[in-house]
Amino acid sequence: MTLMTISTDLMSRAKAILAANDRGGYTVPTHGLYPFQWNWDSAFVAMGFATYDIDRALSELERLAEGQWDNGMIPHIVFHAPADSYFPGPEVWGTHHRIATSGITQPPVFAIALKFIAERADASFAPRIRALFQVADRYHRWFAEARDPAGTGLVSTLHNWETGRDNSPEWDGPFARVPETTTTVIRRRDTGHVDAAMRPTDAEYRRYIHLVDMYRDLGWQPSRMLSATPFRVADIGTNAILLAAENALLSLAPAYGTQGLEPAIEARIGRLSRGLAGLWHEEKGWFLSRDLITGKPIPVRTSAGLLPLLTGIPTPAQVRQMQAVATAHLDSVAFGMASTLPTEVGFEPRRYWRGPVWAIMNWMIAEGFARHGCPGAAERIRTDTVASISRHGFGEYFDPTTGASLGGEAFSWTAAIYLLLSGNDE
Ligand code: 9WN
Repeated sequence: MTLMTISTDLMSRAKAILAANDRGGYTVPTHGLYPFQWNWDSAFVAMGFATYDIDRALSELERLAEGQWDNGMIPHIVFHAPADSYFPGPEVWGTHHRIATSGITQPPVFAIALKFIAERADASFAPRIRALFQVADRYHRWFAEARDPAGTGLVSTLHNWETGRDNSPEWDGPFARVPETTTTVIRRRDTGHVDAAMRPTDAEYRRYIHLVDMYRDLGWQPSRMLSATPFRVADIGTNAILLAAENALLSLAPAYGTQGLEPAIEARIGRLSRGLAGLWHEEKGWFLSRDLITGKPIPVRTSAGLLPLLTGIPTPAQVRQMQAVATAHLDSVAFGMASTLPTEVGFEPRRYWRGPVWAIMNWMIAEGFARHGCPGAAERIRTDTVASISRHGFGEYFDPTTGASLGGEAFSWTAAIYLLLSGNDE
């Protein structure tokens, strides 16, 4: 037994949240605030379902794949059914897929989820897993071709929403180059659901929408977007998750791939591995995102800087440094891991990605520490996550100074992570 106290009541509550947020084979992140299907949310939700319902887990990914563009991109939002409780809706994105979608992506957890499901599925599910393998392969090829056409080993992220960590202080510097002017009229809906003090500011939203206006006017063409944008970063989270996802894809290839795909996947893995290793910053003792317009590291330590632990890239010395900082951090707050370390400029404990703890990040970081032979750090992070949820509920994110639940309530990915952590209670 671990120190975690998983409760069967809370497991039932987590399953009830996923059922309540089900809109017909796919899940909304939460009722009201986010009424559509989100890319990386669904990957975590699929893993949560896989702990008790493989069929439903696969349908989560299949419904997401309905949004995949012909060029391979899986958008960050699929607008399956109309809803007016979210801005920006389909009319702002102005994309041209057969289902309305946004025009940007999110961290590609998809293949990681597919592997998780495949490891628990019986042979009757193999045809569906094979089809989803192809979806993931096309998605990863899109990252390589559209976001790293020069083969540098780092994929570019062109919008903060693509990182999934929308208002992280990492993006303050790059956003200083983005004008606040928009051609779209901004009608924020989020602050009608959640206290504005827990969300990005209006000035930030104007910049977010400036980029959407610009890309829409460029017809969502990757090469035009890459050369015109004032916001181009190598996000540490996206690059680490993509490499982990490529590794997952490679391990699925013998059973579920078509013949001859492995060399291409291995070549992408080789490039991404070199790129990711280069994001280590020796003085900071942390993996950092990079501003690809200035070419400089972004000197903010975030919990995403621990995501390379999902891969074989960190050296033992780097793992030791990260573990030491992570442990000191866990000693200094009520609940870790804060999304931005409290010692960093820009830390705000209640404002979204500037400080709060997110269950999905904690789950990935704990998996990473466990993989690198640090079971103690993994255990502490899992215990904190379970404790926050047990005491404060299935919120969107949590205040590291108190553990209080913030943002949206009855949140799908928090429920999914609780179910995943219940599998670690041995
Ligand atoms: C924009 C759905 C999404 C998450 C992101 C989180 C938040 C959206 C928003 O909600 O972003 O994509 O409008 O704030 O930052 O990680 O996928 O839960």
